[in-house]
Amino acid sequence: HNHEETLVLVKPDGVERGLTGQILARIEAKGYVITELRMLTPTREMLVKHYEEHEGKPFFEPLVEFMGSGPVVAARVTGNRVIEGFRSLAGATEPTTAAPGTIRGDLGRDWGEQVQKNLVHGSDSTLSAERELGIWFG
Ligand code: DAT
Ligand code: MG
Repeated sequence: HNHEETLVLVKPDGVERGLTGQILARIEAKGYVITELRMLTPTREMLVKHYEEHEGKPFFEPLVEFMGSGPVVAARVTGNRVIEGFRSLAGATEPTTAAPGTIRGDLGRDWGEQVQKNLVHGSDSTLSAERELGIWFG
């Protein structure tokens, strides 16, 4: 797990609320290193690939639509066990139940049904990290 890489996305709600700096600062404070960074409004094609594991689920369309609604910040982040470590920093999927001290727990809002607005994405395995980094950084 040494020198692992993960993909972190600051989602459109995080960028719009001006939380990019705080989110990246938490990553750096933990000792992880940002080795690539870009801001872009992703295409639908990228998002369908990125979220292919969720295709067919009821939240898939709202998720893809939301993620393409504005600029996101994509980061390649490296460090020991960074995949698990960033998931831990991000907190549980739903901001309401995400623990205080986590990104979603401290900064995330409860937007009702719009669970997709939870500030960040982080890869969940080495395999998805490699796949997702290819989509966002080529
Ligand atoms: P995570 O982002 O914590 O890895 P996930 O991969 O299960 O969560 O889902 C991807 C995104 O889809 C998630 O960040 C928010 C949205 N989502 C997940 N479950 C949902 C649900 N039950 N209803 C609405 N949106 C959901
Ligand atoms: Mg996921």
